[in-house]
Amino acid sequence: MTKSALQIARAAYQPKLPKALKGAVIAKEGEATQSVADQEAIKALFPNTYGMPLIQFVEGEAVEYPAINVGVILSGGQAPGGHNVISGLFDGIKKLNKDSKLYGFILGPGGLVDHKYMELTAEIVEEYRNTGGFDIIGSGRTKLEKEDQFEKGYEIIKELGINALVIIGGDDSNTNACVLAEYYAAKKYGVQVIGCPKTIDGDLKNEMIETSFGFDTACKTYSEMIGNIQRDCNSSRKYWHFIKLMGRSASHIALECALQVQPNLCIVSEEVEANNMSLDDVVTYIAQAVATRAAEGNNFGTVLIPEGLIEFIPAMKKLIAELNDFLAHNAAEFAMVKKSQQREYIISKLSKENADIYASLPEGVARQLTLDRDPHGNVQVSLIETEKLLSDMVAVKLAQWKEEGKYVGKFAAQHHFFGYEGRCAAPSNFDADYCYSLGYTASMLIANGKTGYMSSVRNTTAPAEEWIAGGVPITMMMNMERRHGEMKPVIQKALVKLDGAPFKKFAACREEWAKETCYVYPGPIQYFGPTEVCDEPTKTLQLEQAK
Ligand code: FBP
Repeated sequence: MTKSALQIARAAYQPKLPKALKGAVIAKEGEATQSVADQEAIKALFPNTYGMPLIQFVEGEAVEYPAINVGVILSGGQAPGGHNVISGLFDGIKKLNKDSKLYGFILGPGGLVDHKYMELTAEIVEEYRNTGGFDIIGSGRTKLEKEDQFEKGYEIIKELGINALVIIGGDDSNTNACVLAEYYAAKKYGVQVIGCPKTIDGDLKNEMIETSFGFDTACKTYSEMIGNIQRDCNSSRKYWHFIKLMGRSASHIALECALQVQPNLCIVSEEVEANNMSLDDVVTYIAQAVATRAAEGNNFGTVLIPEGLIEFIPAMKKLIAELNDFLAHNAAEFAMVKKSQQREYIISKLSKENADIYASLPEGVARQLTLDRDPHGNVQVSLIETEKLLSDMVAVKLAQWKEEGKYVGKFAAQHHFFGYEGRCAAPSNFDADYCYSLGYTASMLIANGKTGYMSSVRNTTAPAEEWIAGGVPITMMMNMERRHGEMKPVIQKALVKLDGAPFKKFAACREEWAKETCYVYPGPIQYFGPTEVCDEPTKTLQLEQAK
């Protein structure tokens, strides 16, 4: 395989570990834990894995460990650093005993159920150190949640003599990891299950998990690209760039990028919902900023838009819910309606309130709302081109204001969607070190007989030497939520907190950023050079962890 000069140099990088993990370690147990809410219900559902103590690894005496066999699964969307979790895990179990083995299940949790696996040897792991992507074994979105899947998995676990499974995933995958840990513990199968916090979305975090891996690299990659666009934008001074950013529901990515690049505008979905804003309110807010800048002769700018915005606009949420319901029950009838008459048909079937909103939407978006549905019958909001929807509606509003003499200027828009460009980027030093430490910590949790824990590395705004490695019982992060009509135990998803330091910082600056041109151009991720250039964590982490 041909490799770039950077790939070759980067392969030689030895990720940093917290000081406590460099030699022999012992597990220091803290107090018993409780779930964040619904303690009685969670305790009843997880009798074997509830209430376990927090674990912190500290330097200790060397102990001899027997060889262990470990299975690893990459679950869900890719996030930079996954390969380093695997290399940290591999190095950890080999350090415990050189005869330990690591098996990778192919293409996500489905690989465990379908018995598709490969042994990850030293040669294979070597090829993937410090690289982006999940291609070492692939990833998938099969949900591991049913007993027959657990049993099918156990068959191959037994066959390979696997002692522990490490599931690298987001909030849902880690919830399922915990259910699996509980199941195997209840059955006394002697299989441990450990989770690792992954997702570029940044929405798997709490008191004990400071950040999910991949968020750092993805945000830095997008910020580089936005910075480049801003420089172009400030050079030609003729376009407004509408930039949608991945992140599913939460707006962490958009907010972090805003803090890094200081765009003219950034919409935060959580704020839109809290202020009960309509689509027209969001459009008016943007149009107003365009008009204000135009009055100064600045017919250019940047707007950051979080991927999940549509679902956070209360009125759109109601419209989507009614559409989901209606189409689920009338799919056959709808399929018979001619394409050219579908819009009118839908309008005639919806409640007055939702019909008015639907009628106000541009043709393309209205169509997407009725066509693109996932296997559960839900609209796939990520396919909705929110960046185009907003700019089209802003153009209409500005034209109206022009006629009324309220706006003088030119409005031309460019559109971008940044998501896949960052999900498999080569991990930043932060993610390379953080992921390697998470994987290594997972091996120590296994060595100490733990199950139902998530690997945790804290104090991450300090140099890696001072990071604190340990484990958090997954049940500690859970509460009960309604999912598909049933109350289920799930890890609480972390949305942007409007009283949190990152949002407050943004809110304090945004008026100036909207009016003036305060762009910052972060440039590409650097691996070699001064520490303030190469090792700085995200603004979100720095603001959240500021003491
Ligand atoms: P995870 O939650 O699985 O980490 O996925 C992250 C993500 O990149 C989201 O930001 C995005 O909405 C989604 O995956 C897209 O997934 P897919 O490429 O499978 O459609």
